Amino acid sequence: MVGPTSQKLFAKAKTLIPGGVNSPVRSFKNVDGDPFFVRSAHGSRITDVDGKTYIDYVGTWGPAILGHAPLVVTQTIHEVAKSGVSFGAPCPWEIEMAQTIVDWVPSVEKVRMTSSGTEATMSAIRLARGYTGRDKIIKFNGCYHGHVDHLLVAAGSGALTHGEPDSAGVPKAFAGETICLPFNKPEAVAEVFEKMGEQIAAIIVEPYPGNAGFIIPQEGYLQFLKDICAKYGTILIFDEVMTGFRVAKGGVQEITGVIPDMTCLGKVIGGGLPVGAFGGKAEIMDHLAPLGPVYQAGTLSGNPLALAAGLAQLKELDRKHGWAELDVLGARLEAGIRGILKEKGLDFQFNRLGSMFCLFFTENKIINVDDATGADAAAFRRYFAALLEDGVFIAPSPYEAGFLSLAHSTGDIDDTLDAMTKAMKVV
Ligand code: KE4
Repeated sequence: MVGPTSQKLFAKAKTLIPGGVNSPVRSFKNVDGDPFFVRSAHGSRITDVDGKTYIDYVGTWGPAILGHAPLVVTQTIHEVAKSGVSFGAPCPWEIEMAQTIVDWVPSVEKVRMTSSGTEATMSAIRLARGYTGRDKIIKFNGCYHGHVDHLLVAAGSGALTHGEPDSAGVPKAFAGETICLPFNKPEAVAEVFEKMGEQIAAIIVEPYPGNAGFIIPQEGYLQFLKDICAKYGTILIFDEVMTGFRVAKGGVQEITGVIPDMTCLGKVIGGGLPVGAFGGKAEIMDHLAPLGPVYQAGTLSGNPLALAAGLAQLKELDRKHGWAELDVLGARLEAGIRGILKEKGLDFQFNRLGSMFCLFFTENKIINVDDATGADAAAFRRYFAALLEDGVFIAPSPYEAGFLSLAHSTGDIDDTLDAMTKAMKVV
């Protein structure tokens, strides 16, 4: 149960904001609870308005890779803000950020900044459709790419030809051009391409899905997607909004060597401020206005303050060789969790890549979202509540990934493992 001040604030918030939150997952609805309200966040910890502090594994859903309010970012924001916060005209920060993304992300020859991951994926899909002249797209069940109408789609009755809206307000016609397939099932993708490959503008995929827990692609699966797209002239889009700059300097595509045609980015590149980006082959990107026929725009795209904050974060991450350190921290957490499970005789599934991870309350191997939704959600809710009581904040949903930061100490991890040992008693 959260403190009295949070409860009062939540009651007030609900009179002004739908559900009392500006993004649904923050409502704690998935864990039958009420959210705490935050007063401050520093390093690996977040403090609520009642003064309770939590070791934080949500990390504002990915951006806080250095931890919260890292000095290198906050000082940059203070400094840069003195020269203005938004110009509506080109500025040097945009070139520096574009150069960094081009240098670090293997698939990117040119890049366009946006203000959110949703804008990045929406724009990438429109560009793929404009470039290929085709309308159909393929996404995968359990992958989330932001709240774009044609990506809020679930597999419907005509699963292999069209999707069904996955939200009220999405017209059937919008969903109809989206084909939603099971992840890690190459045969399902091959069947669609045999039937209508020349109609498919793009495949958009989270290469390591982080919105259904954290799911590992099976050996060769990503290469299979790349090859079948090349065969049919379809654009392969990696949605690395979460994995980009997090699991490696060049994201999943650096680790696997599977280079998509386009990549969507976000979160880490804003240092906590609103930023997204999409990039890829210059031949494709040059179809964007003002050069080409595909329109895409944004008042705050390339915002100097957000880019300066993001660049400060990326440079610090690189200076510290942060990815190796994050993997060491992740391995410590993983070893501890596996030890707890072993001691309890629980064969739950645990997936991790670097500092992204998920514990699934099921003994079934996790191949895709169907396996994740088969996990014991009630047990997760009890586990979440017990950890929160004990000062550990994990994602308030069993279908989210957890994040470590460079600010997490080995002490934090050991304290977390103690709390997990206690929490497992109520699972
Ligand atoms: P935003 O529009 O929320 O910046 O990004 C959308 C998005 C796109 N692609 C991927 C792979 C994503 O994970 C996201 C957003 N991630 C969620 C967390 N699962 C954001 C949290 C929220 O919706 O409040």
